[in-house]
Amino acid sequence: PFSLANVQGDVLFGLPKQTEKFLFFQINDVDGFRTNFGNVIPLITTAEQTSGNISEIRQTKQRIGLAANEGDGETVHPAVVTVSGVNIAFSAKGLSKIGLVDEVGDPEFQKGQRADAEELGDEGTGSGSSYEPKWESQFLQEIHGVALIAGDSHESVDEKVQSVKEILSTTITELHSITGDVRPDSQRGHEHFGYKDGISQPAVDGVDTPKPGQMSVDQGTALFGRGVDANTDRPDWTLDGSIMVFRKLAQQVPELDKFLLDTAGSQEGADLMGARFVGRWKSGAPLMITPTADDPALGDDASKNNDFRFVNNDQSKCPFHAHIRKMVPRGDSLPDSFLKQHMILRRGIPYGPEVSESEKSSGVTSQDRGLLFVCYQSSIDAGFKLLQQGWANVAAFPPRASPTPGQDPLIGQSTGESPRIITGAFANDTSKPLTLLQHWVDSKGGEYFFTPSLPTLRDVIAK
Ligand code: N7H
Repeated sequence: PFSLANVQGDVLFGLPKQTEKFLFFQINDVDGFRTNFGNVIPLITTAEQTSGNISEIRQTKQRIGLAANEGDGETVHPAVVTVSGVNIAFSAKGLSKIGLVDEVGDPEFQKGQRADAEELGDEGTGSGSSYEPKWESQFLQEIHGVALIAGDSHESVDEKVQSVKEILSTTITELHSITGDVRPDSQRGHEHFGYKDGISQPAVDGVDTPKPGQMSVDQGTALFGRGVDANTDRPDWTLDGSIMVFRKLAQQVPELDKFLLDTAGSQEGADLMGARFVGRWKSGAPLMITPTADDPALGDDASKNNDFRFVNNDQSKCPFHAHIRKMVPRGDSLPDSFLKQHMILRRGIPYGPEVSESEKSSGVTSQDRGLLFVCYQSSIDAGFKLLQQGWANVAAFPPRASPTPGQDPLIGQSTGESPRIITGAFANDTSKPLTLLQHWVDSKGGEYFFTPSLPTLRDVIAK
């Protein structure tokens, strides 16, 4: 039977995270690794624990008077983070190194993200067999696994990191680690462009109760061997596992701000155009409900801020190209039954410092910042890859929208479509095209990982 205690915590509810470290490693000594791994298992946070933590957080929030949606899942008030959590996931090379040579049944996972980089539209040189992505070198190494360690402070996270490293000791080599941090003060829960993130997630059947407007998905969309995925031919040890996509996405924040201001001509116009790029105002308030001005109370209200549908083939309130419309075009020409097969559970966290005064005034990024993008799904091809390659990068998506929307202005990557031309950016003339000569999000690399169930970690991987 299905039990939350069998699923790793980041998959279903998200580890509560003020800060999170991703530790990428190689396995040197398989026997030693499997022997020592048993001692890591008690540190692993399960979905049962994160769900308990979420309800505890809700109660604590009520007690200390925080807004109900502040701190659900992704970005938690420091006062209410009660655990530092550990999760672990393996690449295809890592699984086969351990001896799990039966393929999980996902071709993209099997080949690894490097093999997908060109199709995803990641910047690079050459093409086909001579294509080289412009990735940071750490992602060009062979990565066997990643430990996710989340918590309320760098100190508590580092302590947990030390424990994991001491247990695994010389059986692994740490390749590199990256730290993500929730942004400070009023920007808590907002990504670096300034928009509130983590509002819209699918509710998993039998796990979450949908909030108004929230779409629910079959368990098999997230978990191997459950619901619609139960009929898929996979090794037994994949049950209750999930595929985790990791991407380091750099964001050019002052450049985007400057572009919006130069193009729109006023701060008010820039705010509107930026909101049209996203489909939401910075507060999280959706354009479909409030198309001309931000409404922070609406943005904060979890019972209202996701309760909308797009109007098929109408972009008067929200452009077809808007990031949230590209990613989940609810109410457009594709039926919900189809969209639900292509939903992902997002668990990313921002990285890098706040924009400095000199970056603001020059309009030029000098410090690396962006999003450590993480999402879970049971199929890369139906989840992350379709959303990136098939939807964000494709000018004619959503289908039958007219005029042609253009790529997702934020995450759309050129796959031959250069320069990128979008329509719908100008609220007063939605057919007027806008040419984008630059990108504001760049992929620095990543990998595909498999997040096994607790029973598999305990009975198959540890020995
Ligand atoms: Fe997006 N952003 O600030 O613009 N994203 N995203 N994303 N994204 C969302 O509704 C952002 C990226 C999705 O259900 C919001 O929760 C940034 C990738 C999906 O209505 C904001 C980056 C992919 C949704 C951002 C980035 C997705 C979503 C609104 C990269 C998949 C839910 C908050 C640096 C391939 C849509 C919310 C829905 C929402 C931003 C990346 C997917 C503000 C900055 C790579 C499915």
